[in-house]
Amino acid sequence: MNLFHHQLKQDAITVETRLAEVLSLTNISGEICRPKKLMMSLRHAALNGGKRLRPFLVMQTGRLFGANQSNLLQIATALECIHCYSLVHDDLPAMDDDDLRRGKPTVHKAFDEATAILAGDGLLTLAFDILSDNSTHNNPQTRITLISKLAKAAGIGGMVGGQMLDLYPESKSPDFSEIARMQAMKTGALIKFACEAGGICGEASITELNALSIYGQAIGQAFQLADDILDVTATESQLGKGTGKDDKQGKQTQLSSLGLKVTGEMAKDLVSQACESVSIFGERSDLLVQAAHFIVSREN
Ligand code: GRG
Repeated sequence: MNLFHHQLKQDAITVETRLAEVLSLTNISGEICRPKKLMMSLRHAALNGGKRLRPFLVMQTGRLFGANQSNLLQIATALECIHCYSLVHDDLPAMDDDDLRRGKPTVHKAFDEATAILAGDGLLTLAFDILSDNSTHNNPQTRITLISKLAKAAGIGGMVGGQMLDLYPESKSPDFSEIARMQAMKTGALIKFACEAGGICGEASITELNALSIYGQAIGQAFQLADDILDVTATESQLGKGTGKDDKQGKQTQLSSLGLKVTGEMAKDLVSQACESVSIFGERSDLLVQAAHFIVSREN
């Protein structure tokens, strides 16, 4: 196992532990009660699964600046809550209608649709509760910046807007740049936030934050291209979810415009751009460079 895979695994364990704490069955101060079925569905959605790539990106970009580890963990946990909520809602019959996620029944299959909607809502709101907590950063202005940036990345002009454009494109036959913009919103915005958040937490300079933004944008796009490729090349057991869905639904993707070969080449170019951007950090960026390569070579 190389250093990147080791760190990815370590960070996944740490974030999983924190997720289990924030999703405890007993209510915390300020709450009235935590309904058992809701908590079981939230834990089904958020525990025991996933690569935890976004949490790793928060932790690793923060490490570049010696940011406080428990602050980074709070941000990573909040972000993973948002990511898990998006998967639960995306799997619903009204959206992608999937039975399998991370190799397990989707939340609406394991529970029911109303519970899955509420589980997503619960994870979404919990994320902002976590970010606003004093333990996330001792500077209130930094907490507000993180809240505002995550709201924009996850919300109307980010992931939610991207999902809307994916379900209901504004033109009959979206061209390459419209698809790329939709995917930058739907998938890219959260990945970019993950890379910027570590820098914000570690009080990086404008130049350093800019380098992280470019890195985040490039790997976000490469991630989506790799996802398109896996959708046509991987097996269901490899991915832990259904495959070939884009084609079955007649959905336009960057891959359907470019073809498999050019999509692969474009993904590699984006990885080079990402690595170039973080080269200002010298050897400290080694794990981010390895992460960028992993994003396009991953098998699930
Ligand atoms: C419902 C508001 C709303 C948004 C849904 C994230 C999303 C938007 C849809 C998921 C559909 C999908 C498969 C998108 C491709 C990119 C993506 C987010 C893949 C899943 O992320 P991974 O591979 O998953 O990081 P794990 O399970 O490893 O966490």
